[in-house]
Amino acid sequence: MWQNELQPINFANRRKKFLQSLKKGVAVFLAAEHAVRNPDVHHPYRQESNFYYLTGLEEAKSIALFSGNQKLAFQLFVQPRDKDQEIWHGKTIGPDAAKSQFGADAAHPSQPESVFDDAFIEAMKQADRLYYRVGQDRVFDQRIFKLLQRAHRERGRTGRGLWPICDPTELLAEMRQLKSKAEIERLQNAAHITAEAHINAMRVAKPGMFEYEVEAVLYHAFRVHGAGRLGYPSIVASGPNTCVLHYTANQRRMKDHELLLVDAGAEYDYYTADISRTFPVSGAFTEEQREIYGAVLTAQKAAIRLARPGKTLPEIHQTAVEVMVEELKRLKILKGATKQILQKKEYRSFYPHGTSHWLGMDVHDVGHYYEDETSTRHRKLEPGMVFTVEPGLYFSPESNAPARYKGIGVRIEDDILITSRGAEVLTSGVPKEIEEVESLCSQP
Ligand SMILES: [Mn+2]
Repeated sequence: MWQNELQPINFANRRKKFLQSLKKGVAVFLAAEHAVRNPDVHHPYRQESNFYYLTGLEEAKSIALFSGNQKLAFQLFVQPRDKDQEIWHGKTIGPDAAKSQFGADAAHPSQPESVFDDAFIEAMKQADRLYYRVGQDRVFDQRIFKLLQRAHRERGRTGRGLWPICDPTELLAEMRQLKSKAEIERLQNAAHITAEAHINAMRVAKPGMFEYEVEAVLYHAFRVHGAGRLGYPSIVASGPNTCVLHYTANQRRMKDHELLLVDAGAEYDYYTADISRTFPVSGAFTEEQREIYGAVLTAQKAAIRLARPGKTLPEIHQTAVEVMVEELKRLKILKGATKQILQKKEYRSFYPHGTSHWLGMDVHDVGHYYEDETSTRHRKLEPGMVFTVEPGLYFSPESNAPARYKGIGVRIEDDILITSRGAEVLTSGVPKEIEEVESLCSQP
């Protein structure tokens, strides 16, 4: 179940594939910068996902330059070693080790700027296009635009125009969408750790506790199992907060007979889980809570049953919606013909979000949702794709729901891996059947 010995990530193989897809293009990736929290203090550093995916290097102020058409296919530009700075922040990699440890064909200091600039010009002279994500770093954008003008001048009279600039996300999304064995191991570890954290949360939550106490229990389980970070801020929402989709304040004190909705995921070696569970803090669902929870659970299980190669995410969403509409009609929360409810999306006031998103290095991972640029044909599921199934129903106190359901919000979310045989629920370690949940919650 739990993997301690993970297959190493084969960064060289990723680069080989990426370079093939680049063809005659050049690609530039910038490392994530340190985000300032307040004077002299930074937020914890996390490398930008695409940069990490291709290099494995976790250092700010680095640049990766890829060229599909020249011998120096992969060049790294990293901060020069600085002994004074290293006293405070520890060792940096430096150009020498960047070449030997990270497999670069050449590695250079990132300062002075002319070192990168000259290498970039040289690469562009043999390129038919540039892959670079415009708009993320205005200062670097200006530098790239100037360099393109210079490269164009230095190329001499060719009659050709400036190079087209394309978004490298397009190429990487395709690669990142289909997970390798090593990636699935990391996702599975993230899922196991997160499952244990959710079980602990169910065991400890009780009336009178604050939401942040449960948040701390989740975080403890993540960290003791070596998860480096949260995949996203944990949602620990009690009572009426269960109806706030992205509630992260986690400050409220839980009361008797309320629900607690926990949506939290550990990030393990750059891969994140994304689990939601909703449970009764007093140990047993009230009748109304049980009705809504049952409706969401039935929908979620029906949606997961559909997951297999060849199906699409909208088909999975549609199944979840149709089951929930029938349940809402049975509970007399929605009235009228099913066809009209579906056509007019009358369920939207209680189910305002989608059922699935891709999952991987980013919680809302890259990956194509459509097979073509015109967004008409939906992408069919293939082995190696990972995504969430997370229907929910929310009856906020301000909604037009029947009074007895007001303040009830339920979401149940699992992470699904498509395999050649069908689908595997990576997060099955955390119970969701009503009896199982209640028995976990009622334990002292
Ligand atoms: Mn999610």
